[in-house]
Amino acid sequence: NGPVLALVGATGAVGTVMIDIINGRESVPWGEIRLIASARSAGKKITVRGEDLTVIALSPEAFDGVDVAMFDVPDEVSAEWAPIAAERGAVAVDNSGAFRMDPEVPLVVPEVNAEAVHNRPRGIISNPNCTTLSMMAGLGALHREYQLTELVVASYQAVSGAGQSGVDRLYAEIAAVAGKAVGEKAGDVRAALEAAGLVQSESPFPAPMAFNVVPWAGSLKEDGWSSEELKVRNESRKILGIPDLKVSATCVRVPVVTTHSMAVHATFAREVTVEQARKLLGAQPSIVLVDDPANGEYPTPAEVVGGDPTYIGRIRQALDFPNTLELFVCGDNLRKGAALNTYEIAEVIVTQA
Ligand code: 2RA
Repeated sequence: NGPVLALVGATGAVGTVMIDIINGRESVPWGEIRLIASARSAGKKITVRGEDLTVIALSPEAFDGVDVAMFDVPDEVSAEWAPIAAERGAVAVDNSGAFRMDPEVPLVVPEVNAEAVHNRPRGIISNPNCTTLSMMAGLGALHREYQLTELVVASYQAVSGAGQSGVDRLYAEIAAVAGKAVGEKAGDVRAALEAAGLVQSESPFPAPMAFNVVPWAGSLKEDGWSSEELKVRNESRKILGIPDLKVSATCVRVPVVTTHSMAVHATFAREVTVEQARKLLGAQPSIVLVDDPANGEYPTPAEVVGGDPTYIGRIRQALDFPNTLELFVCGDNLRKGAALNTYEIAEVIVTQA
């Protein structure tokens, strides 16, 4: 009576949002939902669609009878356990970075390339990184009509992208500087944090987040690029199916709790007007256009957080670049950027089988 869905990492930050999403769906196609986590969290009770479920410990047997297993766990846990789930007969939908660029693993955003879920030789499907994901619904729709050729992006990434420790750190830093006249002299924010016992080396971020922006997310790769910037490039190419797409990204962390924003400069092979882009984007079910600057209306993380759609505004024709649009995109990095897209892939697997 209905396929079996497993959620691995049920008690983590994204797992918790996932349960919220499952609880919020009008209906679900699942006959059983199984919650899986590390041995430490096993035995915990979580209410899912009115039923108290007990979290079970991760083990090979936990996947017996499972049709789709969603993984919201660190890369190394996915790398080990997604293939085990697949061996046991489940389709693994993985939200980590472990398999995204594996040519035998599709990287899926249902609005853009849902059909790719059916071509999964390893029994694994990857969910993109939240930064890439935030702009894919919009760019995918524009690409279908106007053929994207170049993409230049600057991100404004929320601290929850770095996990709960990132959120805890921002709250602690803001509490430490609240009401203080800092941010006026070089080094005074850092000094105020240190005076409050917030040591920089213990932060998940390389510089203060309070009253600051930090041009860094992820790990250091060749020639000064960050892993996050390379993910934007590689994943955009793979999802959109444009292997030679020209992409350049600068990823920046900002003092926002949740919701990534992106300033996107997108060039197309065909001419596209602002009006055409507005019409096309406004017609997409998962996009909300907020684009009326004369009335102060544009997407901001504070208004967008907690929502499922991607919000797009500030659509402009680039003055000095032909066939090029400028857009500002906001997307909740924990919902569409992580849990929601993973869940949507899981539903596509069983409903479009
Ligand atoms: C970040 N995109 O925001 C990452 C999380 N996967 O740090």
